[in-house]
Amino acid sequence: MFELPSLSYGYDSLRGFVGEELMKFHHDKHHQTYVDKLNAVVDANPELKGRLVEDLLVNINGLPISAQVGIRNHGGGHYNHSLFWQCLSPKGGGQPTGELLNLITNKYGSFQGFVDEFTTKSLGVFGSGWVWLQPNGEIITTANQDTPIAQGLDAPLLCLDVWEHAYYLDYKNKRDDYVRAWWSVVDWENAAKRYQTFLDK
Ligand code: MN3
Repeated sequence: MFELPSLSYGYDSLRGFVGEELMKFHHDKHHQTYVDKLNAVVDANPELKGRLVEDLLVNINGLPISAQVGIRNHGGGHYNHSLFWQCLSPKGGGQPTGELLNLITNKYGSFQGFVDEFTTKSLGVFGSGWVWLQPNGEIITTANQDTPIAQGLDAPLLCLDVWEHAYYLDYKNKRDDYVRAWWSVVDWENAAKRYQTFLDK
């Protein structure tokens, strides 16, 4: 059975970004619901038992038709949020270094150029969705709980949740303030590890 991953930091430790109540709702309620519904899909399709969520998403077109929408929405919700928590850290912020900084500056001219482009894409998502930094340096967006790996793309380095449930409690309709605050908690060390995994494969 899939389980809600615990956070490596406190609910109240990202206050420059979002407060304790929002973090608790987002992790304990929203993410838990994706886990519960994902488990219900697997219960109804026992041949899927024991497979990793990444494996289910990468091979989604080969799954039973009856499972595909549930895996896309709830498997995606579980995968996306699991990665999102790892993109945040109370010690985050600043800039990446090394190969990851090179990737970004080669593509966007400067770190600030990247921030500006990522922010523009975040504000451009209509309705609910996600923004991603891919290992080729591209910034892409997905709708709902769609995820790059289910679209045949590489595993992302970084993601930002731009569903209203991710910010409404603290920011109301001001997605731009939420995105601006996010940069102060981005865990670049974890993103660099994911980039190294990509370069090593
Ligand atoms: Mn969310």
